[in-house]
Amino acid sequence: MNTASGLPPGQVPAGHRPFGLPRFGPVVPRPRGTASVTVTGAVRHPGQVSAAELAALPGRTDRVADLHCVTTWSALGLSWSGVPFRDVHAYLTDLVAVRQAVRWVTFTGLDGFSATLRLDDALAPDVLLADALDGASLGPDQGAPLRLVAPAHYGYKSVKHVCQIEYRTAYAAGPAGWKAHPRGRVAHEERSRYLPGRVWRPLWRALLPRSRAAYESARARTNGRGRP
Ligand SMILES: Nc1nc2c(c(=O)[nH]1)N[C@H]1C(S)=C(S)[C@@H](COP(=O)(O)O)O[C@H]1N2
Ligand SMILES: [Mo]
Repeated sequence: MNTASGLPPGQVPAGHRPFGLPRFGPVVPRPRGTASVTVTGAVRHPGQVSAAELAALPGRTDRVADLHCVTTWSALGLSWSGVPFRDVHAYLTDLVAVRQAVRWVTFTGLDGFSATLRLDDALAPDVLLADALDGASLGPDQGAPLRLVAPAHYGYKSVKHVCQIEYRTAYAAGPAGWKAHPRGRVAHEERSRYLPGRVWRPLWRALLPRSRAAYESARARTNGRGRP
């Protein structure tokens, strides 16, 4: 941690949310009807569960956490509510019979974005499958109906609009490609698969206004109604 600011290395506080990869800016998924999550991959019985069923599992909790985007901005003190992923996983382990060899888990959002976390990282007690922020149900901009909250990892691991959980035996890079790190731990500055994080810091910092503008103009152009 950067002791002066209380922020992890290379991060600056920012108020401008939501803000993710420009490629996914044009789409704001608005789930209709009963939202469900497909559970698939290295499991014996792939299936679907409703988002409501997952959100009602025992273990429900509130957590205050910071969100650290790899492009160096951080949103501080977000109050999430949801079910720890470890409790969701315990439930799914029986339901779909997750195979012993599973080491990674991929979360996919309704906009097509996805990220893979190491299973033991996803099972840390601070990782939530959240359905509320600041005491209100998640809205379309915040990742409705369910979003992952993995506070020890860069924001690209905190997948919004979760509609699929895929158990895997090997890492899958996903849409962020080499720009994402397989683990993405903020404390270790694992910003990217290649080169140490402190090398990326000034590059992302310099690109920040441009990537933010690209995201916002993509969103304004489609009013969030674009196709994934
Ligand atoms: N489905 C989906 N989840 C996503 C993204 C996205 O584009 N689509 N962007 C990721 C990135 S890079 C960041 S930093 C955070 C941003 O979260 P916010 O939009 O709540 O600020 O969401 C992450 N989860
Ligand atoms: Mo990000």
